[in-house]
Amino acid sequence: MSSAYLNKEDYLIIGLGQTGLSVANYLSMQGKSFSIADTRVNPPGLETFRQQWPDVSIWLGPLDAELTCSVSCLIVSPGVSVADSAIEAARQQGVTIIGDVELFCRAVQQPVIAITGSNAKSTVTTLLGEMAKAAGLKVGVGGNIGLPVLDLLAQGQQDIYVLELSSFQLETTQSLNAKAAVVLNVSEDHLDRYANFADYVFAKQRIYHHCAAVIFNREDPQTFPIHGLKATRLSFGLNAPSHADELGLIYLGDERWLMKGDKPLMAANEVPLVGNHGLSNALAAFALGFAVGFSIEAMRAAIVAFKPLAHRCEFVASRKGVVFYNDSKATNVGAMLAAVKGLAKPDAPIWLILGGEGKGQDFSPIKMALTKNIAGVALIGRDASLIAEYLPDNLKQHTLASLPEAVAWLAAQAVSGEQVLLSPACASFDQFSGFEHRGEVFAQCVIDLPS
Ligand code: UMA
Ligand code: ADP
Repeated sequence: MSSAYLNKEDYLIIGLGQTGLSVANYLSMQGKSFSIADTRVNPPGLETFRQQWPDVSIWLGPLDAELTCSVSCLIVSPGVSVADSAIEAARQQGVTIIGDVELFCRAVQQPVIAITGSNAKSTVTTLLGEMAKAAGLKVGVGGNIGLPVLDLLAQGQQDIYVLELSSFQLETTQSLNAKAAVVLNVSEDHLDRYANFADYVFAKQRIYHHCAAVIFNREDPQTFPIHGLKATRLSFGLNAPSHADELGLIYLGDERWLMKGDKPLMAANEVPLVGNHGLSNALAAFALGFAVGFSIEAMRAAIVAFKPLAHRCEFVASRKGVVFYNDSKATNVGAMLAAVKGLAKPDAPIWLILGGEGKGQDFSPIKMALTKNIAGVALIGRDASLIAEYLPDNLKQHTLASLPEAVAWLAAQAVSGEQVLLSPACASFDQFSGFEHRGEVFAQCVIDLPS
């Protein structure tokens, strides 16, 4: 069908995934007319879409500028790059380019807590949702965590929203105006979508635009808000806080405590998240909670009761005295290094499983970081040989064709008291349907090992 059939007033949704479907539902409810395009010839959501909207035009295959320039607004899914030449051509013609999060922000008046970062987003987002509930509020939790934001509107009116936002979603959002916003940490990721690291950081920093309270990580300069931002500021870090706007850790007697300035929040040993990176996440969640007025009691109760999410440094089982952890969600080097640091104990060396799709990351930080507390590495997946180039010299390593073979090899290597950690620093799509599938295969292999 020729794009001449599109009206200038139509919206053109780009992407037939979860986001595209949620946008179509939303626009239908609003009585707005729309068409949809997907760059794939046979996208997975096609049949569902055709059944639900038999009269709506669908455009499949590479986007063309005649199509994208024929409407006044493109609603672009996060999996599609706004650098696509047809989208860029539309921008130059004055076509508005937004995403589903922008539509959501225009539709709601309730306060929004916005969370981004290279790692720990889902953990902190879920924790904030639990804190809001403990504070007696009706809360909608969604975004990159897996529930498209517009689907939250179908759940009825909430008192507050907690949104996990990816850099891709932030690129197409202008009206976030969050009550509290955080960039938790920034390390290399998604460099297959960005020209360079600076562009990725810039996209993450968009979360701070027009927010009332900025929360940043004192130990990660890439999270520091740009100068001139009119917002309250709170920071978190693993070091001691020096004033009331800083959250951090100190020793009170023999015990480590989470603090806000000189005010004790809770003992570190009550936090059910593994490692120092877990404490950092709890501090970030406290900072966001303070910024929106949650009570300390509600926040503390939510943290104590929190069940860490599956596939994030999750204990699987002990076999012959070897402890196995599933950190399949570690799809970049930053997450893997945090897990290795978090589990490091001088008397319990770690056997690590690395590999998969490297997404164009720089693996060179591995060389320096894996020199201590690591017993050896099993390599799997597409970028195994690339990673092997960056392993420290003399570190025991073996490349295996599959994850089950890696588990079997490690079970034969590791001795009682040691740890085995699946924290691959890569995406999983070369061998699995996603990180959950990879984690489940790992856990099953471990469970099947003789005890
Ligand atoms: N795709 C095309 N052509 C298209 C449309 C999509 O090739 O025209 C491909 C994309 O490249 C991608 C896949 O289809 O591989 C899905 O893209 P999508 O934008 O349709 O994805 P959705 O199903 O709408 O899911 C998106 C987020 N996906 C991405 O950003 C890739 C989900 O985050 C998010 O949970 C969901 O919206 C709800 O907000 C997933 C993700 O991997 C978990 N996010 C990345 C991450 O966390 O690192 C950013
Ligand atoms: P995201 O939604 O950003 O992917 P998750 O909470 O799902 O975040 O965790 C992703 C990965 O990041 C896991 O492998 C987890 O162990 C690791 N991780 C958790 N906290 C941190 C942190 N503070 N810094 C770096 N990595 C972390």
